[in-house]
Amino acid sequence: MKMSRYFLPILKETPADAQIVSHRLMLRAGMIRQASAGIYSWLPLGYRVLRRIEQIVHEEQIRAGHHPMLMPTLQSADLWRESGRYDDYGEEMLRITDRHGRDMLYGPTNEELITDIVRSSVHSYRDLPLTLYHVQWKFRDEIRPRFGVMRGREFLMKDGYNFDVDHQSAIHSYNRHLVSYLKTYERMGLKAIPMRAETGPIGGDHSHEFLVLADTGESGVFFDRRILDLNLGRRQVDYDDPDGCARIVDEWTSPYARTDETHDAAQFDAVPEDRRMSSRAIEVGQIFYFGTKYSEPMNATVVNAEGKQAFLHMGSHGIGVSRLAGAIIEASHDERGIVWPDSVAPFDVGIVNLRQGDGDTDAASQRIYNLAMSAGLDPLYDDRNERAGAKFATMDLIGLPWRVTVGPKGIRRGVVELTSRRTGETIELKPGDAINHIKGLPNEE
Ligand code: P5A
Repeated sequence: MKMSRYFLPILKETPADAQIVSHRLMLRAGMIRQASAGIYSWLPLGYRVLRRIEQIVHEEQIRAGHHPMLMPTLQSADLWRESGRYDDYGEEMLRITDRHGRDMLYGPTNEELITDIVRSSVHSYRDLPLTLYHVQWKFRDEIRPRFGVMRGREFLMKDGYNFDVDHQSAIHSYNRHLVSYLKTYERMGLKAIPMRAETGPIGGDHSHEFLVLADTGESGVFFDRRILDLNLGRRQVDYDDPDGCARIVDEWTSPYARTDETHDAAQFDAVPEDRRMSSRAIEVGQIFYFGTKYSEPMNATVVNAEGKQAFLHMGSHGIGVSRLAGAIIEASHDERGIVWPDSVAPFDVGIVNLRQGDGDTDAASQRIYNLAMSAGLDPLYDDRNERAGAKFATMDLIGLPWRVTVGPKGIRRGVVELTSRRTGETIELKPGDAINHIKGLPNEE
C-alpha cells in the first residue's frame, strides 16, 4: 500500500475526551472514528487489525474442532420469551419493533438462537459433541460506554456454543475452549490469565474469565505470580484427548487467580507473600458451562445411548474481538505510539523514503516495496512529500514492527536502514537482506 493513496486520517492533537491510552492511540492513528456513543466505524488501518485478530480466533477455533457459521444480528423476541430471558435481560437489550408490530431485538448474545437451530436438526447422541461459533456484532446498551472499543455498545464478539450429551462430555468441551483460548491470546502476544468468574445473565455456575493485566482495566484481580510463568508455546494440543486438555486446564487453574467478584481473602493469604499480586485487568473473554439452563425451557433434547430423551448439556464461550484491539495496545505501546505484535500488525513493514522526488531514492524505495511484496510481506510505503521527522513520527504512531529507511547516502553504498519498532535497534543491510531479516531468513551470500 502506498501512503499517498491510503486513507489514514492521523490526528495531530490528542483527543481530549479519550481517557485511556489505547483509545487515544486508536483515534490518533486513524484506526477508528466514533459514530455515536459507544459505536465506532473501523477505518482502513483499524479494520486491518480487527481482521487479523479475527483470523487468529478462527484458526484456533477450527483447530479445536469448532465449526464457523454466521447468525444474524437481529433476533425475534419469541425465542427469548421461551428461555425466559426476554424480561430478565433488562435495559441492556436493544428492543426493536418491526413494521408488523413484531418484537425484535439486536442480539447481545446468541444462546437462544443457536439452541433453536440445533434442536431442529440434532436428534441423536451420535451427532454430538457439536460446537458451533460465529464472529458477529453484538449490541448491549451499556449504561456507561467508555474507553473507546473497550466498552462499546456495538462490539464484535466471537461466540461459540457447545452441545453435549452429558455433563462429562460438556466439561471436556469447556476445557477444550479454555485451552484454545490460551493459545489464541498467546498468538496475539498477550498474557491472558484464566480466573474463576461470576456468570451474570448468561447463567450456570462454572465459568472463567480471561484477563490481561493493565492499569486501565475495569476489573480488579488477585493472583499468584507463578501463573505468569506458564506458557503453551509450541506444545501440541490434542483437542480430542479429554485427559490431556484437563491436565492443561489444571495447570492453569491451580495457582490462585480471581477477580474481585470471586476473590477469597483466606485462600489468597495461603499463597506465599512474595508471590501475592494484585492489579487491574481487562476481560478479553469468558467461558461458561450452564448445563440444561436453555435446553430445558426450550425443549432441546437428543436420544442418548440408552435410548432415552435427554436434555442437551450446553456452554457458551466468548472472545471480545473488537475489545482485543484496545487491549493489545494497552499491553504494547510506548510514548511514541503503538507497538504491534507481528501477528496482528496492520502491515508488516513501513518503508520511509527520505527524499521523495529524488530519482534514485524513489527507484530504490519502489524496488524494496516490490521486493517486500514478492516475499509475501504486506508493506506500507510512505511515498508522501513530507519531512523525514513527520514520516518517522507517523510510522512510530501506527506501530508497524519494522521500518526500512531509504535515503540517498545509503543508496550510494547499496544499503538501507532496518529499524525494529520494539527495540529501536537499527542496522544497515542490503535491501534484499533487510527483507530476509524481517522474514527471519539468513542474509544472501
Ligand atoms: C459467551 C459467548 C457472553 O456473552 N455468550 C456468548 C457469552 N459472554 S460475555 O462475557 O458477556 O461476553 C464475552 C466477551 O465479550 C466482550 N465484551 C465486550 N467488548 C466490548 N464492549 C462491550 N460492551 C463488551 N461486553 C462484553 C468481553 O471481552 C467478554 O469477555
